[in-house]
Amino acid sequence: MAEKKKTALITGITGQDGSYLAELLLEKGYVVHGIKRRASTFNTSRIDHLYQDPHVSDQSLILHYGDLTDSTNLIRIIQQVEPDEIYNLGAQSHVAVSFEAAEYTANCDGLGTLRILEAVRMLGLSKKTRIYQASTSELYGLVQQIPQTETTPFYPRSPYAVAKLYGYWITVNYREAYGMYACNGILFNHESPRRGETFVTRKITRGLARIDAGLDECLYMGNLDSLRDWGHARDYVEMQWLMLQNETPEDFVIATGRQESVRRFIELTALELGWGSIEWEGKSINEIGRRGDNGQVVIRIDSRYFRPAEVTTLLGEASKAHQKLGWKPLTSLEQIVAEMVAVDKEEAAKEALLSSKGFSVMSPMESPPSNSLN
Ligand code: NDP
Ligand code: GDR
Repeated sequence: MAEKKKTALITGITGQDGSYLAELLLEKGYVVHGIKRRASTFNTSRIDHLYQDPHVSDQSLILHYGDLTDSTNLIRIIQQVEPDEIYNLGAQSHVAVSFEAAEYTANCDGLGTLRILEAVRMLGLSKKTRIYQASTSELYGLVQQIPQTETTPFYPRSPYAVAKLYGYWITVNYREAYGMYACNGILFNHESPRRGETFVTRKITRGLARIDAGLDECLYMGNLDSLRDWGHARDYVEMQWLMLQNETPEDFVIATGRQESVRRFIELTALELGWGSIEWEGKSINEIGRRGDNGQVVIRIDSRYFRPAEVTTLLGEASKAHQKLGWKPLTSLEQIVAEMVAVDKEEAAKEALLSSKGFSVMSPMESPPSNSLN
């Protein structure tokens, strides 16, 4: 008799990580259920290539409308699906936005985690369902130790990080109190061509590619000296899966161990675009960055992109993941930049070609100018 397929439920399936994880689990033969939010426009572009007509039998990707702020909806979906694994990736994930929508962020990112854990417990699935919680390096905030490991103390610096701190501890608490298989991946920043356009790396690759294509003139940025440990989302979702295949539920740091500044990320993007270096002039809010090849001012600073409290430096140490689960990041930062620039160049070239022929196929909603973004 054929072995029964494993079933996974992904919250946040329409996001960057959700889309890579869905691909990985489908490749591994899972039946994948995903929760998507109702929106007034289509919001499934990252998973449209995985779409299956609901009229075919043996569907392996099934989407449900839902929201992490809605307990009854989550209980109903989990009751119906009885998943072997839940990946709780859904979140209001933008740190700067969390200062403006603090209560919503707490509800979705903090209490949303509790709602998932409690639904599994109430439905009597504690022994069956394994839960992955998307925790974050933002928990370290004002860092107490370099590099950061699973034992480094937390000091969150934003409503987002404080909400995720609750998510982290309630996951640990349900594991200890009820013996549930629930664990935290403490993931450092990870990027890809599917990264949301308002996060710094994608804002840079997209913004500079648009300047290269003549669509925009200059990109406005915030803190260029911020230091991050950037990996590739595709490498990191592999680890999310591995964590749920472990014998015991444990928390793991996932990082590359390499740290670069936002400024350096801009320089790497400029190199990839064939501009040579970026020449920096001036200081602080008056600083500008010029293209090395033709002197055009392509970077300016705008105070609106600074945060009320900043996380200035993050550097992870993922040796536990390496030793216990054999995980290592495969993609270098230069490869990540190259992959992102290639996709953003192609998008910008398409838009430039259409506009040169008098067409305006992309609406401002589909392709807003880079400086309208956080
Ligand atoms: P994205 O912002 O790309 O995706 C977030 C997902 O959550 C989207 O599918 C979004 O739906 C969904 N979502 C937002 N609000 C709700 C809600 N109220 N109910 C249900 N779903 C909701 O994030 P990433 O894919 O980059 O990150 C995945 C997770 O990992 C997040 O929890 C994030 O906080 C965390 N994380 C991310 C890191 C990174 O560097 N990428 C690092 C560490 C942690 P919609 O498409 O409709 O907006
Ligand atoms: P982060 O990612 O806050 O680390 O959270 P983001 O890319 O938004 O910022 C990284 C650093 O860049 C600085 N920065 C700017 N950021 C944005 N977005 N826009 C700008 O114009 C800009 N200029 C400078 C920021 O100040 C910051 O220091 C991400 C999210 O994916 C979280 O969900 C996740 O938990 C963490 O990574 C790990």
